[in-house]
Amino acid sequence: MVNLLNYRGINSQITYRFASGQDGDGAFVIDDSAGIIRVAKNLDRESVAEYHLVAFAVDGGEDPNQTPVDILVQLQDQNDNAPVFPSSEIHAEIEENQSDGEYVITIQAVDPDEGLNAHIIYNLQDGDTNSFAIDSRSGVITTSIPLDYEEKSEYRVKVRATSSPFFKDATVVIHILDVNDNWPILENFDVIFNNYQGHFEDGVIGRVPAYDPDINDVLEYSILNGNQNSHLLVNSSTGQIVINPTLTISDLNQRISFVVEVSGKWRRALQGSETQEKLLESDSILQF
Ligand SMILES: [Ca+2]
Ligand SMILES: [Ca+2]
Ligand SMILES: [Ca+2]
Ligand SMILES: [Ca+2]
Repeated sequence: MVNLLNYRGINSQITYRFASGQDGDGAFVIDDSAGIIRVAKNLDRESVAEYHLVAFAVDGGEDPNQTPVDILVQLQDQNDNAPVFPSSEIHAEIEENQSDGEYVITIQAVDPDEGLNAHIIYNLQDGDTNSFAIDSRSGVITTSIPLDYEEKSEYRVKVRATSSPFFKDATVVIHILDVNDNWPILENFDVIFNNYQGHFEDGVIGRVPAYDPDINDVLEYSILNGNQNSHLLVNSSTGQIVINPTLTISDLNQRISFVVEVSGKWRRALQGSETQEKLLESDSILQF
């Protein structure tokens, strides 16, 4: 409320009014006789922080004189806004096997208020709260334990930003990135097969039973030793086994021992050319 009585002269005929269009877009009204300015509607500092008004004091003479006065109305902030996240779902990535306390992401909400009314406190409200921690002031999220991609590849925590009594929640989805930390897994095996009506099967007769828990890894297969007469051929990329098409009837009923080498070759550029190898022993019998 602003009182323009100081502009009242000895002439009791003085009236007050806003200059045309200078009433803050209808936000204020002025009492024409008392000069008291009042708020005419709800004001929101976050929408309009200050108003520049112009009012006149007009005397009652035949040729009225009017004196303009500039009025600056500044709105004081009240804490009437919750913090705002840029998105209700935020995504982050971190490689597996990082030690605890490793940086993941900085969460930043914005509070439309000002000063203390815009101070934000962060906390982990829900979700995988045992695996991550958040700094209540900075919003920095760190790991609490080493994370294993093969055990769990995606975590979710609900982060709460509080400007008491207001708060807002957002979900942070943390994707664990796979690194090459597993050997290929394989078992010894037997390949027993028969020929068909005097000739050897010319299709795939089996596959080396190996896989790698690192889903992004790619295995390569080769026969390291044994299989002296090259009775069997192993496809280097699929591990599929076929009989050498050059075999003759004299090669029947032989026991063939061989060792297959299975290499996990990591193909992500960041991992360089690190290779893991495993050996696999097998017995095979060519027979009718
Ligand atoms: Ca406010
Ligand atoms: Ca606030
Ligand atoms: Ca792992
Ligand atoms: Ca892995």
